[in-house]
Amino acid sequence: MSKKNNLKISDIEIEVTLGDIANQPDVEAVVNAANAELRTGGGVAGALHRAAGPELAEEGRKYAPIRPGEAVITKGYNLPTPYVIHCLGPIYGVNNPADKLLANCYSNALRIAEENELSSIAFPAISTGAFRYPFDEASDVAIATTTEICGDLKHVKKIRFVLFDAGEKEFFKSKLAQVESTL
Ligand code: AR6
Repeated sequence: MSKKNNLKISDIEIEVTLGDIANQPDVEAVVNAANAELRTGGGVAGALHRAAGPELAEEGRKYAPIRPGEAVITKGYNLPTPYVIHCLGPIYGVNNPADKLLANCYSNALRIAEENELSSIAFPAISTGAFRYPFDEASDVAIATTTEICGDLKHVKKIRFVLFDAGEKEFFKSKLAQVESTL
């Protein structure tokens, strides 16, 4: 298994870290594993809304509801990150095809980051908590989608995956190392 926490594809750095998505002060956007109404919730959504303050949900109301796979951008308010890109992941076993909808989350978030000329973005493991997507399969989708898009990115230079559990981080790193071995 690779000991590295990062991988470079063209001039884009892909990183894996252990941490809290609400505390990523060195990126321009964090991604929310949102609910359709763009309200606060548990997990990632709870952490981001608590840290951002009520204005995050107020702005979100303008764009809600969103559908599985969709993404919208808001300001970050009291977060240390200027922007939040909210993605609604698929509920595993309910929203199908789950892999396509999950891939759409990553590609739409990166498209929005590009449109807003953002240089860095941090993702949580969308859908792998309350929405019960198996972590193994979800990490394959996350890594395949982002690495495939890298060649099209002009503004985004850093993509970070923020994992909440040390075992999941190691697992994600090993998946990234497999991709590196095919480059
Ligand atoms: N930072 C990074 N990762 C986290 C954090 C955090 N602060 N907290 C949890 N995780 P989830 P979903 C991990 O449930 O599955 C919400 O209530 C967590 O361990 O946040 O897309 C919304 O309101 C898991 O691996 O998102 C929605 O209704 C991953 O982040 C629904 O849950 C995603 O867990 C969305 O469910």
